[in-house]
Amino acid sequence: MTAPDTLYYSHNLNPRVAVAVARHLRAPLRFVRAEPMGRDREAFRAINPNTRVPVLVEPALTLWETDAIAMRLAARFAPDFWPGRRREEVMMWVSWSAHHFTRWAGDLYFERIIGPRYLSRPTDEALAAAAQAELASFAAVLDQALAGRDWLVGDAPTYADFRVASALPFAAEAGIDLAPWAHVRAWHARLAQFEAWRDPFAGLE
Ligand SMILES: N[C@@H](CCC(=O)N[C@@H](CS)C(=O)NCC(=O)O)C(=O)O
Repeated sequence: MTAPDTLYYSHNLNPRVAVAVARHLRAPLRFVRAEPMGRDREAFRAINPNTRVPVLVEPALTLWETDAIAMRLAARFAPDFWPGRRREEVMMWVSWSAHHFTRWAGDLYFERIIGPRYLSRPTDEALAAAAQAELASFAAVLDQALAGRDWLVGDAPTYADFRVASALPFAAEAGIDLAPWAHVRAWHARLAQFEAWRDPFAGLE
């Protein structure tokens, strides 16, 4: 019997998405919690020179970057999760998430959670306020896109939904204010009906 492929993860924002995808797609992986910037740093360089998670290790392929891992898992286990006939639309949202929505939501996540918790650094409130203001303009775009539809691409959840929602499980703690955007809140509540999104680490370390 061959060893299962391995997904290295932590509970932080990007690896959370990768684990949620893997479990949503019921990918038969071995999940290994890692501290690539902490105790595992030197050993981890051989797996990912960036010393970050997530990383997917297969016998003939090692992938870092959440989006590449999601693309790989979808291709192997659930092609409709990144549907070929609409792959550009999914990619549009993946890119938009990185450069706009999660760009600013991620700043709030970093300022309010990572800085205070791991770097002994208080929140830079001016930076957080600027991030919330930037986020607001893109949240309005997302809210409009979700008016009258359940999911971002087609009529079923795809990786576009998982990626754009990356920071939202941390919204309360990160002070990400979604109050003005009812469609965004309803969409994230729909996503949270999936146990893999709501609680990706259930039963894992
Ligand atoms: N662009 C990368 C970002 C990876 C990244 O920054 N990972 C962070 C967590 S969000 C990390 O490994 N931090 C150390 C840790 O979680 O222990 C991706 O999407 O995979």
